[in-house]
Amino acid sequence: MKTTILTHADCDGMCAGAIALARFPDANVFFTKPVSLYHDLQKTEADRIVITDIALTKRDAPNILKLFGEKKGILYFDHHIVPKSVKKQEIGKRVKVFIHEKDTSSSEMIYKYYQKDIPRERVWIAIYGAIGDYSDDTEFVKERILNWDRRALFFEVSTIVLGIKNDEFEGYDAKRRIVSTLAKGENPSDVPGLVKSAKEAVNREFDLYEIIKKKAKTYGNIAYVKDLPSFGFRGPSALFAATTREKPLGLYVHTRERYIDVTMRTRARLKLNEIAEDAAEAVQGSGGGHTEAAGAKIPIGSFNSFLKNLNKLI
Ligand SMILES: [Mn+2]
Repeated sequence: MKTTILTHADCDGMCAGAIALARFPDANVFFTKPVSLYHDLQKTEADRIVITDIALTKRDAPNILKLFGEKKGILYFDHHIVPKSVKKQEIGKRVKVFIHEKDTSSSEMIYKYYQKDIPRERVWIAIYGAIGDYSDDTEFVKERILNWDRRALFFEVSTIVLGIKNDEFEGYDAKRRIVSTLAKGENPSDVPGLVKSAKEAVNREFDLYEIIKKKAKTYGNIAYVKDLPSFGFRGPSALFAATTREKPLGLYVHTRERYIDVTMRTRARLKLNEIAEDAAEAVQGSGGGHTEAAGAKIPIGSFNSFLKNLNKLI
């Protein structure tokens, strides 16, 4: 029986994929993202298709649902917001397994689903994925973490999260190597070069902090930095803006050819995904994400009104 795993290329996605691979060691692992899921799923020929950590987009959801109905053997684990235009039961009806929990990492969900079929120690991977996605505040993770030396677990999760920020581990082949290493029961620090790569990334992060300390601007309760060459560090850039200016909300703003990309972080437990969605939709953009890490895409020229909206919402 041929199995294919389609997952996200971030820490949670790689960990969820590794847990799937621990369960189905002969599977092929491919990385995808919400905007490419429809295309990639069309191309996938397998008896069993495990999809982890990939959101459905409003645009593609109808087509993907149709594909779900046509393909047999889809198992779908995700925690992103389901578009309002899609009923969760409609997804469930078309796939073999659909697990969707809010505020729980994909890694935790798939680990819970397969835990009886894989070695107990693979729970480490679930914990790495959860911490990597800021979703370690669940009963499951809090309880499991007590079984291990949490400092060692944090070292390993930092190794993935930071290590993949370097060019050396940006490609899908390198990420596949990380996934297969984890699936075998080894740790991120066992992947040749990953610890060194994480160290380089952490150096750049501290350098970035110094730059943001000089450059962050403020508007009301918001601090922001615009168009710094910090690609790959958008999250920390947003957070450092808030930290250096002592504001609850920080933004990293990246102007692209056709739209503006905004990354949002909070140091005050704001519900960022809701705020991002509301403020972006008011300027004909789109926004969302997680409570502690969110983002928005807004039209060129709408940044000032977006800022005003955001400031009102918080
Ligand atoms: Mn995730």
